[in-house]
Amino acid sequence: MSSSFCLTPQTYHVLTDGVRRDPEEFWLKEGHRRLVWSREPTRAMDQEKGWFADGTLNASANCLDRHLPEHGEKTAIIWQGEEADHVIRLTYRELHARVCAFANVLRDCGVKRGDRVAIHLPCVIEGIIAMQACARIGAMHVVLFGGFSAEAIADRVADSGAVVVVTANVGRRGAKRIPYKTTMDAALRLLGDKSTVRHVLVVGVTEDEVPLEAGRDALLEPLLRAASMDCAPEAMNATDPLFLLYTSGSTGKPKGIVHGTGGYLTWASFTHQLVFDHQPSDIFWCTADIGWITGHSYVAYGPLANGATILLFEGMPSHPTPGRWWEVIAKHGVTTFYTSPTAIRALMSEGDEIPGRYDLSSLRVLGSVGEPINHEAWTWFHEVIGGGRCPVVDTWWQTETGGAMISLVPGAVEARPASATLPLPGVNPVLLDEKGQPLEGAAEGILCIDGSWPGCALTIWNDDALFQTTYFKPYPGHYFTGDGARRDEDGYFWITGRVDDVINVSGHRIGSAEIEDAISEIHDISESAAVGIPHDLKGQGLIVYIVPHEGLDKAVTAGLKDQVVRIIGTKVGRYAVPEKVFVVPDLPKTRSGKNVRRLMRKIACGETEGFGDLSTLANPAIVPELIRIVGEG
Ligand code: 6R9
Repeated sequence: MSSSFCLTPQTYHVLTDGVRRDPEEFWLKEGHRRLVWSREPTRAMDQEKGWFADGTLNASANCLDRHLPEHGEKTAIIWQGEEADHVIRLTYRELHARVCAFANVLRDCGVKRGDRVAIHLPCVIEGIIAMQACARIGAMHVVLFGGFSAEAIADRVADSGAVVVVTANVGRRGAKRIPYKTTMDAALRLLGDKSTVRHVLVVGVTEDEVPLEAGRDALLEPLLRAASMDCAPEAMNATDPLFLLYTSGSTGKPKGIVHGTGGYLTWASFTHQLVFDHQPSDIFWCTADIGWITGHSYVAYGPLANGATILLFEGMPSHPTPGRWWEVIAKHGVTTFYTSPTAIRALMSEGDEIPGRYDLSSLRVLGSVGEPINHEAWTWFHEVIGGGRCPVVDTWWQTETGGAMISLVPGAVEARPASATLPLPGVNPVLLDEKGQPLEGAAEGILCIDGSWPGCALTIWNDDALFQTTYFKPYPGHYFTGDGARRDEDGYFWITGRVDDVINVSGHRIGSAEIEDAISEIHDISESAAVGIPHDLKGQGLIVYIVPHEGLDKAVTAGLKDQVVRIIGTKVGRYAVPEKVFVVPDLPKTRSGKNVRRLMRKIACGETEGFGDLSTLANPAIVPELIRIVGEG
């Protein structure tokens, strides 16, 4: 193992041993040493009150102000636009000034501590600035994924009760323009009088003009220019919410996962440092959208808290030419590159010759997140992109965990292809069988986490009862992740995918219930089921079965597939449009009327036998019927 990494197996052992012996002392020390506090916490974990409960701090002061005395002139952000010469660099001092100005604009809009601000932006610097500005004044940001439809945005804005929305006139994708403001207008129209949004701030990404509603909408730029660059950070309690972020679960509507301030930031800083072997000269590029938790922890908070230089890239991996991402790495000397298996597989399919044209020797550490990475993609990433010399950190974690939980630690842990390897210090994963009994040694089972860790979510916005039932009720005494995993005799983990009704398409979490809810609006359909099946590029592909009402005429039935695609596009977003829709006369059900997804999944995969005992079904005759329909395509 190379000795150029911060940690060695021996120093890492001291860490893991320390946290095992005295977690309270370990985390209190980490909290103190990683963050600046306006009131230092005297305890790390309090079962009742949460992490660092008697401490106060500000997340933005931790990401910006503290770096100014010694590193004010260090580059905080390198933003690369789609066009080669479109580059913006901001030092920590400049970023700080912009965040303060933005925070003052928000205050002028009446945003107060505890209020929610929704952010719906393409990959522009203002995304990070807006998040930091919210943190500075103690408002919670709610970043909405760029791919959401107007209805999906409306649901989330309503649930969060956001008072201000930050959006863009348009997003850029080559010559194409993506209508951010128009989509937001449509979302707010859907909310009508019930909307809590008082102001819409519009980032002018291009010169394109968009309609502004008098009294509600304003262009951001003139407000920023007029705003003061002084803005004292609000001292927040460590357990005050920093943000809420929507994610999909197996039941009902998307949930607003709430993260706190002190624990979350400690975890983001700790894991960014360990997992990516952070060194001050690094150029850190995480390709995630800020609308995803990965963009929160490893674009916005972890690297900035650690004083890193981050790269943001507005463009696509292979546009306008294949190899665009590699060109960006070579141009900016990226040292640490963190992306998703879906992207790796897509880039791999273009062949080895393309990355071979670029000088990728600046790379030190490669990372993967969002879905299980297959052996072939892991090996390609390691060999072709990393030249066999860069560790590939496969980081397993979730919106709810706040930061990486199971991951390789460069220099400290021996890699195994396609394995997330070992839990990070302070993380106690367990594997359970279906009855909830812990499995020892080499085993495969349901992945749960015991005990707490600083990055653990606080709750679900507006629904703490749902938080408890979703995560702590399925296997009492354990946090239920929704994932399955295999562990080898040395304790290495391989994540096998979701064991609940969440489908992971290219790293996007999609709840089958979300899809089925959208389809239920089509009157001619009596029932539907969404399942995930393996997909070469996307990890999982979405398949939908629909059951039309009886007696429909042929022409109406024939039009149903298109209607399904359309309604998913409008209610959820284009990213959730299914690969295939099968029109079927019925769904396989148990005698108590539950859909048997396991069967539907197998049949959608093209399996025709080995389904086990079907006699417990209420309608076993439907099975050969489904096989026939799927077989016909
Ligand atoms: C960070 C993030 C969480 C779900 C998670 C799991 C899957 C994430 C993974 C992985 C295998 C990895 N997942 N990382 N599966 N290996 N390295 O992705 O958060 O969007 O909440 O998704 O993603 O299924 O439960 P989120």
